[in-house]
Amino acid sequence: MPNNFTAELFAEAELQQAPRTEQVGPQAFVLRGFALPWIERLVPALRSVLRAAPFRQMVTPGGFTMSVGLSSCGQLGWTTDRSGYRYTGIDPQSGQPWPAMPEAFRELAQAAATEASFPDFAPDACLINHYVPGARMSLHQDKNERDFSAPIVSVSLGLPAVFQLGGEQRGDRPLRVPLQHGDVLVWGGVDRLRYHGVLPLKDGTHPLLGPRRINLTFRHAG
Ligand code: MD3
Ligand code: FE
Repeated sequence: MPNNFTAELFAEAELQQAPRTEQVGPQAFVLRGFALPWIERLVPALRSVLRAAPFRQMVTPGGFTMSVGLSSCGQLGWTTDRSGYRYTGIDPQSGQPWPAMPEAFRELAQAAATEASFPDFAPDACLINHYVPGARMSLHQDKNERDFSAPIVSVSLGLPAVFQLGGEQRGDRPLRVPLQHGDVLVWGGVDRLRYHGVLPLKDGTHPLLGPRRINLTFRHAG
């Protein structure tokens, strides 16, 4: 039976622990460290996806080269070029289907969605973003998916970053949310079309992933 002293130590440890789930919108949540138990399975799966579909810097319809490198896995992958943004079943760089979504990826995305009250999430696309120091993603909405009723799940790996969460108008002043290795964001419903972005990545080296941040975003696109 724990004596009072042990009980007090546990109570103290609990008080010092940051809240594990932070609500950043009516239907938007940050699950702190949620991906950490999956890391040992995620990293080798990620390496094998990237061997088949390496990161590439895409060009926007406006002619700007993105600072973030992109790849995808799953039935659909996201592409931009001079003719527009779209999801495709074929990787335009290899001419082959995108690599399959690894089981560990799908399990993590579904567990996180369920945790945030979106059960039955069935992602068919996982975009993989690669940030090196200085890379950023300017404010945008994710609206190339066919149906906005499914949530999006995002997994942050490697170097920390500051995520900007705006409103439904480009001009709405964004909230800044720091994201660490292992944090997972889930948003849907009324928060699904909020503007969002990532501030320029600061210099650094992550012990597991080196001088980079990798973000996985799971979507139901088709
Ligand atoms: C909240 N990626 O790939 S993910 C993207 O960290 C993208 O690489 C960013 O935006 C990244 O399209 C941010 C987190 C995120 C994405 C979309 C949201 C949070 C969101 C849409 C509405 C609310
Ligand atoms: Fe986005």
